[in-house]
Amino acid sequence: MLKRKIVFINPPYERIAPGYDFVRHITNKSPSLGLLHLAAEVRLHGYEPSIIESDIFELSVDDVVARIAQERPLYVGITLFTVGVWGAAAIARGIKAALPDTVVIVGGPHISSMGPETMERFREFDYAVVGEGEKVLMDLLSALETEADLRAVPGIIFRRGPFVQVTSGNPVNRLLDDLPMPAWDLLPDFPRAYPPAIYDFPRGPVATIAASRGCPFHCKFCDTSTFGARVRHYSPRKVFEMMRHLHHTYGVRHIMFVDDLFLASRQRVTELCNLLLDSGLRMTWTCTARVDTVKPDVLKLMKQAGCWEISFGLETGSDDLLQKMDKAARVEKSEQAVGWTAEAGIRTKGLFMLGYPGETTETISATKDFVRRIPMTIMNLTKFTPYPGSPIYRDLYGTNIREDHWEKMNGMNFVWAPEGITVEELDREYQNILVAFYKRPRMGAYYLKLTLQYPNHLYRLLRFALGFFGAKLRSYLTGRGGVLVRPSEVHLDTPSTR
Ligand code: B12
Ligand code: SF4
Repeated sequence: MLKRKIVFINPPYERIAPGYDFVRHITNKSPSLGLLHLAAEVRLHGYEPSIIESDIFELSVDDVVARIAQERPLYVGITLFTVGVWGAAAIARGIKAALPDTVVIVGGPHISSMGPETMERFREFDYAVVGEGEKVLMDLLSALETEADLRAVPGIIFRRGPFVQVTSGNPVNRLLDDLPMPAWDLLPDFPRAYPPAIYDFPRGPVATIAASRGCPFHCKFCDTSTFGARVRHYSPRKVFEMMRHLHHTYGVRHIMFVDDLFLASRQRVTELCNLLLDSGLRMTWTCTARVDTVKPDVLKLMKQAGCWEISFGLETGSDDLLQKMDKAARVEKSEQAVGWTAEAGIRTKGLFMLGYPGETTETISATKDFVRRIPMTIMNLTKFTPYPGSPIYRDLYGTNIREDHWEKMNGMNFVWAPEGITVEELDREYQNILVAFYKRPRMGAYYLKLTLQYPNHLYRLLRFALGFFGAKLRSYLTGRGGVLVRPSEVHLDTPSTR
């Protein structure tokens, strides 16, 4: 029997602010774990999957369409983040023109948060899967092939004539252990082509694992629509097996856990740490955690078991803003968690955002003071973006779809500004906060030591530095006086201007 081909695509999107292309050398190049899970699932059911990572391999819409036209798959599955919707639609149109019989299915965070509106707007997508994809995609494919009634498949969106129909809730995968391991073998040049951001890991190669799904909290800026509020875990044994598989089969030396709440269950983390310690599997790893889920004893055990860095969603140095965000913890708790983490010998990466509704010059000053005084080792500052699916999106825009600015929603553009502050001021403060953190005494020495200890980062750093100085030089030569891109040159395209 002929195998049925299905090509999964992570579409191209604007990753880097215009004028800053050199940043690409040091940014995160993690593959889509969602597509790896889906590919493994369909393969188990006799399909022949492949994966196209557009951004990582710098493929344009035309490149992707050309590849699809060559492969002639029965199905194409595209993962949609809000920022990638327009790229995905262009790919779908290209596929429809070249291969009218190929079925285009979409899924991912943007569909989970804004599925019906997106399907109304983009008629080039044939079907959509809402939420967790493995089981629903299989049900959808089987219904399409047996010409069964699509209304009986839960968690999908399809068309009947001019109308979009949504079927009732997606039955989430209760037992994650039953899922096949992500299909890392399908990724070209895995793991070497997929490093995380510079200085975010000690030694590569690196792979990602989501050891749990779901988050019960409702921080107002966060889109949790894909996995919902109920937390489901792999067993510690299964997580350990995935780590061992990645180490022995691909030589992976560092794991990034991308769970929303890795520390939701301290008991499971303790079990995983004990498995790692007993096995002698010497891998390093990083995870994300809420400041109210860490305790000194677990942190010490995590350190012994290879934990290298924890990313905390610290967001801001202002209690007032934390309250507005509906974050449960306050600044004092953040300081305590970062302090305990440093005492345990684990690095802290602070995830911050600037420009949340209610941000003022006072809250910005509080954030600068905060980042200067806490023992944090690396900082990630994003420009506040109201993502569809987040509670704040509805507060700001009402329930109506706002399709403008989607392709700028990469955390690197201010698509919205709080009252009383302009985008230009926010952009300036963005630089100032980073400078406040990275100009702390001893930071230079710390990063020099880190680079000498892990020289694998040096090559990327040099390419970044060369790119930066090249861009600066070009700017002076073209009379821009060193400015890489003027705010007036950054257009927030709306669909109507296309
Ligand atoms: C790891 C991660 C990254 C990594 C890897 C990105 C990637 N392509 O997977 C990096 C650092 C590169 C990244 C970048 C960005 N990220 Co990110 N990221 C995450 C994180 C923490 C985990 C993602 C993950 O691996 N989940 C586990 C896998 C198994 O789930 P999944 O990918 O969602 O796939 C499942 C379903 O969505 C569905 N599905 C997905 N695609 C498809 C396709 C088809 C055809 C079907 C049927 C089903 C389906 O089935 C899959 C299996 O169940 C999530 C938070 C979260 N809880 O998911 C944020 C999250 C997805 N990121 C987000 C954002 C905003 C971004 C960025 C735009 C900028 C930023 N601020 O970081 C960029 C854009 C990246 C891009 N277009 O590829 C938002 C998305 C919101 C939105 N509406 O767009 C999230 C939800 C964070 C949040 N809570 O706000 N990210
Ligand atoms: S920011 Fe973290 S804790 Fe808050 S809702 Fe999102 S995933 Fe949950």
